Amino acid sequence: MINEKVENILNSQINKEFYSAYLYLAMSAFFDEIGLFGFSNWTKVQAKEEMDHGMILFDYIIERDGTVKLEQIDAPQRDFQNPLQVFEKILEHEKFVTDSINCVASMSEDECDLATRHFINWYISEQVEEEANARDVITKLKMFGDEKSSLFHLDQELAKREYKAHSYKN
Ligand code: OFO
Repeated sequence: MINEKVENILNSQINKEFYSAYLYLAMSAFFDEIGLFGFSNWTKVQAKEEMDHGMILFDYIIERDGTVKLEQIDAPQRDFQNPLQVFEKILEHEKFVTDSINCVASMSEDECDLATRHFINWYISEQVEEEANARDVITKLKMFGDEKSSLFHLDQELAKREYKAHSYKN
């Protein structure tokens, strides 16, 4: 059984993960519109990973005999200007999600829910990776982004990202 405070914060995290999926899909649509299909692929793969993050939390609440309470998902930003602005937004958003995950960790500790504290470690590591991925693309865009041929090569690199289903159990 899971206590109500922890259940609520986990439900709210589900909403943030699905919002993240929405945000990445909006970014993917923007990249499709401007013909950067590799960037579009990268953000679309990320959107699928975000749905996995939401579903892992969903399954975990059920496994702990809790209640999943789905909330309304806000509409994401749609007015993007260029790839650098999008990736800066991604980094800012992922930092926000990292803070939110840290709050789940600290609440589960306060509530002596060691199972959730252990479970959330997977997300803590995932956030380190997500912030690093965004920072990596920002660095490249700042170095070469204004040159069309470099942008073309970066687009080809991002086109290679493949979706692999995420699960905290393997
Ligand atoms: Fe789910 O990690 Fe990004 O938002």
